[in-house]
Amino acid sequence: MKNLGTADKPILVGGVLAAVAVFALVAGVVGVKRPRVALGMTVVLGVLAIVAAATGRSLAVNPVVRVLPGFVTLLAATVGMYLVLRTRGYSLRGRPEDKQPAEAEKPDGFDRRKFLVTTFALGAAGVGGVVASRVLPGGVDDATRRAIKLPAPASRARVLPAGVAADVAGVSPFTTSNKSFYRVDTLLTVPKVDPRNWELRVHGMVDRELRLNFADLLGRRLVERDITLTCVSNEVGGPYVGNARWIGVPIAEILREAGVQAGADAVKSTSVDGLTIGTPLAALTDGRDAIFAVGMNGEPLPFDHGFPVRMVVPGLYGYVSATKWIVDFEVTRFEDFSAYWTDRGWAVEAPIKTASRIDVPKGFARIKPGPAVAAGVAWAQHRGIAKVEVQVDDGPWQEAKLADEAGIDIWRQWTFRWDATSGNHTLTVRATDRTGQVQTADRAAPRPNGSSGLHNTVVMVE
Ligand SMILES: Nc1nc2c(c(=O)[nH]1)N[C@H]1C(S)=C(S)[C@@H](COP(=O)(O)O)O[C@H]1N2
Ligand SMILES: [Mo]
Repeated sequence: MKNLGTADKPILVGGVLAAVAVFALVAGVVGVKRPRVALGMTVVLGVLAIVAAATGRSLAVNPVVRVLPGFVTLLAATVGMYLVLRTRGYSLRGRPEDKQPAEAEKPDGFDRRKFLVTTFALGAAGVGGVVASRVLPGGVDDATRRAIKLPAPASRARVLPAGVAADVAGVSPFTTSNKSFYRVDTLLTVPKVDPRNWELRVHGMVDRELRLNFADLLGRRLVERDITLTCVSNEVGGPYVGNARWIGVPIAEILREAGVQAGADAVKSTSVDGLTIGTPLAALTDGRDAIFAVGMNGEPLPFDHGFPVRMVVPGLYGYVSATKWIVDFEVTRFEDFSAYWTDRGWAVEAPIKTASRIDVPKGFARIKPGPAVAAGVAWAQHRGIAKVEVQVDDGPWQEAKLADEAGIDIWRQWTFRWDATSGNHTLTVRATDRTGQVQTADRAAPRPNGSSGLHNTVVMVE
């Protein structure tokens, strides 16, 4: 996936469905005269689906279970098609059979009841196939996931200051709910790994190889932290950023136990579907809250966000740090491997760039002249936000009011009050991080290492 976006999935699925529909239509039309060709086309399509399921990286389950829905659907479709053709009086020889005496009075020997029943059965088989393909890869269902009781963390998240949220309607909630948390990954169907079968292998340049199961992990010292995640493919002003309260095991403690050998500078982590991510070893051992996360906002990780275990590393874009559905953790050297996205033109090292976004007003909002308010969020994970400024049209940069700081790994909200005069105005925002770095106005595309440039919004005052 080149774009690491989310809109590509509906487009891909829609495209595939459209192609299949056209294929089916052609098979149907051809089938009137040449049923064998139609049957052949059905079989070819079914086999393609099975091959795709068998070779696809999307389902993290045993290959037999993976191809089962394809087989069932293929069988049902082929048999169903054959039956439909027979009810219409066709045989595999391609010509209507001789009319049966009992049907002599009906045109074409058409048996409506039989036809409807068969068509219905066929439709049901198709729906069954789709449902099976959604459920079977499951391993576990959502009730099982929810029922997991996470132990209380030994180290709680810092109590949030009272004023972390800008008190303006329309600003992103300080904590992003699991439901509205952005999702970016390469999968159409997310794995539903059974935690009872889950294991994390810690190996490579270590003194002691470790194998940790889910119970082992929950039995360790758990920490709870608010950490803001960002995707490298987020455009300036874009939505791929979210802040959650995570519970997990400090990665540094696991590494200490395994004993990292001299010369290692990276970790190559692999998800259950075989995707690889490379992370600088330093970011996992320098004291920041890098964790193997098991909880998100008070519940076990949602399937979409990496259940049962994922990495979360403050300060690095997700594609170099936030491995979901992780199963393998190899201490190594950057020169000895390459990872999924770096093979596709994205940078090997990718700290999150200082950024800010205007949430309110929305673009092209109409507001009344007079006192007006703008508000939004700014982030510079692991450096912290020191200042946010807003510019009205080409005016001077004016300081926005910062909400209370929850921590340097967490985004920060801001509010800006101004006097709106009639006409269209452009509001532009920029942040300064705690290292003194001012957010650059130089525009850069997300690839290779994150977008840059300033977010602006046009308001219509009338
Ligand atoms: N296994 C796996 N982990 C992954 C990805 C993926 O495609 N597969 N995408 C990464 C990217 S690019 C980001 S930004 C974060 C997004 O995490 P979220 O979907 O929970 O927001 O997950 C990261 N971890
Ligand atoms: Mo990402």
